[in-house]
Amino acid sequence: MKIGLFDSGIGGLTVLKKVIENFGNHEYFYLADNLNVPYGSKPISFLRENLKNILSFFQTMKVELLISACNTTDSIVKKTNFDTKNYTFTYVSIIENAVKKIGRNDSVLLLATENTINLGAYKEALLNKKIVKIEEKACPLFVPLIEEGYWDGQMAESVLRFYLQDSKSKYQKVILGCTHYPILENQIRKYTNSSIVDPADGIVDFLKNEVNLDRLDGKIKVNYLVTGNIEKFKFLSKIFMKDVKYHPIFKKIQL
Ligand code: DGN
Repeated sequence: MKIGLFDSGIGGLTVLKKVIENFGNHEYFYLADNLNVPYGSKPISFLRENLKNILSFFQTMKVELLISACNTTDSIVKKTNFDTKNYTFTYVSIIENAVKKIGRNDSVLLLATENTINLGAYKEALLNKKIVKIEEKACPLFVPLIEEGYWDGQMAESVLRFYLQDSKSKYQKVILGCTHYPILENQIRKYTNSSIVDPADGIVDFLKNEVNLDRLDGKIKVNYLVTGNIEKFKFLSKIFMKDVKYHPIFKKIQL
């Protein structure tokens, strides 16, 4: 199947990696809109227009499935009446599938971008499931830190401590509600004894159970389409995807 994924940068690789691990050799197109990173604090009106361009782009590419590997834009879809039904692909929502991983009696800490938290799509989805013990925390320094390659060391340590020092033992589940955050998952674990929800697992469940996507053998190819700094994206994606056996192709594009 021809599958598209998109994010503001390398965050969506946390979704792509799990999709590849589970489903193998499909035809993947990953759009890294790092010209516009970070999405977390940009005006919604700008991001909404930009999202229209992204979706039109994937329509032209004739993908059959489009996976939102970005919680911020999925929040915009959910909260600004953005109609994804006008397109020929099936749009896969990350928030809907993440929330399926939360049980009825769970207490939840949501870590996400400022825009995701302010838009409230996660909170609404959780409240619809009658989950009431919800705390939300925006961690705006995580994305620049990750996009600059500071995934460990002193810099990462002090930012993690700044946001997470009070989170221990208060919640059953911590949702990593920004696809960049699982890159720091091991360090985040040090600050919590809650179980961690990576929305990518919800996407994998959806593809297995609702789309009935098969696992295909053979050499995996990923077309990376990058709007901004392609060298930086190449460098960081190689580090993050180092254990994945696949053939990456990098191309600079303009939306
Ligand atoms: N990785 C994206 C998300 O899941 O919200 C966007 C992060 C960003 O650009 N701030």
